[in-house]
Amino acid sequence: MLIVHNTLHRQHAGRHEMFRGRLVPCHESPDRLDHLLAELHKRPVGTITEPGPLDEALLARIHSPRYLQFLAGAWDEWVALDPANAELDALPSVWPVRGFRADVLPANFAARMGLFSFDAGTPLTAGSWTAARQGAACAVAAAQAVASGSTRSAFALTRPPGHHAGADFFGGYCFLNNAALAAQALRDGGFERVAVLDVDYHHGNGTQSIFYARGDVLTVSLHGDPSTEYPFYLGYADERGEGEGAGCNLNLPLPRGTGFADWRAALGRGLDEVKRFGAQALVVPLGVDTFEGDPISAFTLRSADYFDIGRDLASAGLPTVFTFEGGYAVAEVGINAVNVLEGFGS
Ligand code: SP5
Ligand code: ZN
Repeated sequence: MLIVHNTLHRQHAGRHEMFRGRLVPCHESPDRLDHLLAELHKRPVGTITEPGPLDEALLARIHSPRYLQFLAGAWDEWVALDPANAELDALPSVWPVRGFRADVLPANFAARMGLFSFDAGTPLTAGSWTAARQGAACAVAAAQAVASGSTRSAFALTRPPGHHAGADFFGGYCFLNNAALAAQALRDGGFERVAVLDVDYHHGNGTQSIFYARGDVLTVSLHGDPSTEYPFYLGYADERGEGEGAGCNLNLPLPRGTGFADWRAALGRGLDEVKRFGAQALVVPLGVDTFEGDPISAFTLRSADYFDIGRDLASAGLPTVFTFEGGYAVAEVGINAVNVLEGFGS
C-alpha cells in the first residue's frame, strides 16, 4: 500500500469550536496525525511518500471558483476586519437560510463566511488554506498512483478531513473534499465507475451533494442517524440520488449505541451496493470516530474490530484509495486506522 503523507497539516490548528453556546477546544487537532504516523512507523503497512503540487484543474472541477477564491483570501480578510482577529480563529456567525439570496456575494467578510459554511464548529486559521490544499494533494496523488497501476491501494493522510465539505461550503472540520477529489482523479485516470464507501461516524454530506446528480460515481455512507447525529440535515435513507444519479446514493443510518455486529451487517449492505453498481475502483473516507471511546460519537466499535473492517473492504477486490476523516479518541486513532490498513492488506 502506498501512503501519502501530509507534511503541512500542522498549519491547520484551530483553537476553539462553537458548541451549544460555548467555545470548546477543537477535537480535530494536529496530534491526531502524529499518532497515526507513529503507528505507521511501528507497523509499516506500506511505503510513505509526499505529494507533488495540487492539480488546480481537478480542484476546480469539484469546488466552485468563488468558493476557492473565498478560501484563498479568507484569513487575510478576517484580519483586515480587525487586526486583533489575528489572535483569534475565524468562525462564521450568520447564514443564509431558506428564502435568502444564494446568488449575492456580500462585500462584508463575515457575511461571506456564512455563505460558504454550514456550522460554527469549523475554525479557519492562518494556515488552514495551506494545510487543506496539501491534504487534498495527498488524496489526489494517492488516487493517481492507483489509477496509473503503480499500486493497487493507497492511504492519504488527509488533515483537515474532507467529507463534509461541499462544492462551495466548509463545515464539520472540512474545507476541501479529499474523497471527492480522489474519486474524480480515479474517473479521470480511466475508471468508468467509481464508488465512495464512507465509514466515518458522520454522514458524508459533502461527498453526497457533490455527486448527487451523477451516474458515474456511487456514494454510500454508513453513519449515525442524522435525526440525532451531526450533520442532522442530510444522510437519511430516502436520499437516493437525482437525475442521472438516481439510484446512485445509498445512506445507511444507524442508531446511537450501534455495536460492531450491526455495523458490520450495514457494511455488508454497502459492499453489495458497490458490487451491484459495478464499481471499478473504490474510495473509502476512513473515519475511526465509530470507536467506543470517541468523545463526540456513540457507536461501540473496539480496536480489534477495525482489522475486520479492513478485511471486509478488501473483499470487494477493487483498487482502493483511503482518505483519512474523523476519529477523536486521539491516543487510539493511530491504532484503529492502522488496524484497518493491516486488515485490508496491500
Ligand atoms: C470529519 C468529522 O468527523 N467531522 C465531525 C464534525 C462534528 N462536529 C460537531 C461536533 C459536536 C461536538 N460535540 C461535543 C460533545 C461533547 N460531549
Ligand atoms: Zn466523523
